[in-house]
Amino acid sequence: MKNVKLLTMQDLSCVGQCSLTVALPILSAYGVETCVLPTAVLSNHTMFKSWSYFDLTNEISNIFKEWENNGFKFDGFLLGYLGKKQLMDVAEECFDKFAKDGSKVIIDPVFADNGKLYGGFDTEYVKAMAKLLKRADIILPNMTEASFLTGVEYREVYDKAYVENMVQALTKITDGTIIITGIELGGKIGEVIYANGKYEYVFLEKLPEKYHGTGDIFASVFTANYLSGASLTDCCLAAGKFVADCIKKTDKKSHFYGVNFEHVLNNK
Ligand code: PXL
Repeated sequence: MKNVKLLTMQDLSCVGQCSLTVALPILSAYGVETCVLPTAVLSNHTMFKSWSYFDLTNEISNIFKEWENNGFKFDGFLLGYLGKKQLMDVAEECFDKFAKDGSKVIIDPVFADNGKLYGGFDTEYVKAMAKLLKRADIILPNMTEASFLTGVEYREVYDKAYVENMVQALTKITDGTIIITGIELGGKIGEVIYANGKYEYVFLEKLPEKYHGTGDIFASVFTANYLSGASLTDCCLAAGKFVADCIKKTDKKSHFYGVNFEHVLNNK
């Protein structure tokens, strides 16, 4: 891979195999120079029964000042869990100050799954995220996030017509490429990719277990492949296969809160 310098903006959950603790090792292993903008430090992710949350928004202006002093620019941006509504404006400021010509912005909105908002989020957050998505070249919502963002009713069981209606609703929010992740159709799991007015579907075998943090892993592998010039289809296939391999390496009984992606990364 040619030298690429990516900035990933998301939280640091000290325990839980998600957000920065998966993005950093995965992107680095793929040869991407990965710079980080931590939005918050949490004791652990919010699917545990309790957590602490230290918001880093106030420190970010100091960080930006020094990045400007040092003349840093990034070839790409990957955004995941931000945490607070005010970070949307910070993200826009970040693109304005630190993008180069042609830098790509990939946003996984990360605020909901399985029909529900994650703890600590509300509709104001969703509205602010919808505004931020205008700045994206690629968005990676799951079905729940797509439903909250568009107001299209959430369904657990659906067909291609429902998926494509959801995509059309998302086109009102962003001009970027739309990829809805974790679509379940015909007993398989995959993505719909909507780019240049065309739909494409990528499906893999659906595994019975669902795990936390797999969306963050998907986004990291997707981004690494995208920055190396792979097609959107190949990026989704590589990311989907990586997630499936992680799930196969994880025993839900002894490890409920994330996947053992480390074992997959070792054999890459
Ligand atoms: O995996 C998404 C994620 C990231 N960061 C934090 C989370 C979650 C999902 O719940 O709580 C802090």
